[in-house]
Amino acid sequence: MVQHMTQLHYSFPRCGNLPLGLYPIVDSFQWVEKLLPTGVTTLQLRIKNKDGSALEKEIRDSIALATHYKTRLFINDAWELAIRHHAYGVHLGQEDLNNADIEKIYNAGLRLGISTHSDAEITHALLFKPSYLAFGPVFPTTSKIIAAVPQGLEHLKRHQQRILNYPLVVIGGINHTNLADVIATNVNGVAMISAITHAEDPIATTKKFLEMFNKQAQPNSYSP
Ligand code: TZP
Ligand code: MG
Repeated sequence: MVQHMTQLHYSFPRCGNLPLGLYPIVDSFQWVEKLLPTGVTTLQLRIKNKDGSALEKEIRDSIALATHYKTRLFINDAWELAIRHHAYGVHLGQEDLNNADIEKIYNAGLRLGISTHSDAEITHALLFKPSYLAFGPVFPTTSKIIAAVPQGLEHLKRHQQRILNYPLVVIGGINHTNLADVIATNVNGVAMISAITHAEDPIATTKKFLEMFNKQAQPNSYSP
């Protein structure tokens, strides 16, 4: 709990002028390989069931391919491997903030995204001056057991007001039934797990969602 108490003398780099947009979260290199050709501009690799050399291989191969496609790949949790293999960024949950060496991630030039589920967690995350904040669950989700109550779109708008001009990625229960409403809130990114990975045709679904984003999203209101 010490590192965030001191005033940071740095802020993490932003993620460029292109909004993060559709932001699929997947759990293997196989998925990364499948989704990159769709033209997705942001991805997260979130592997919970591997460690050691098996985890490193998934991460290394995913970073190499994402770099080839010029896609912004965030590595969930495994910040040391992300640094070692020159990932675009790292994504951490609240509980990870106390264990990860945030300054090392910054010094390696990686971006940082942080998950939040409440006002208090947003306040905490902002102390790290990350590249973006993730916020959720917006709707009920079956992909993760979390204590936080789904926030709904009205709460989301209130949080957006609070962190105006800060890139916000929303997550949790976002699918074809509510994506248009979520995009209309002008968030910077929309993260999804099951709507893509459990879709009958994940590639066609990703392409359809990308098209919705491209048609509907307003120009990025965030200026670096
Ligand atoms: N953090 C908040 S909700 C969530 C995470 C990782 C899971 C989102 O999954 P889905 O399937 O898009 O609801
Ligand atoms: Mg984590």
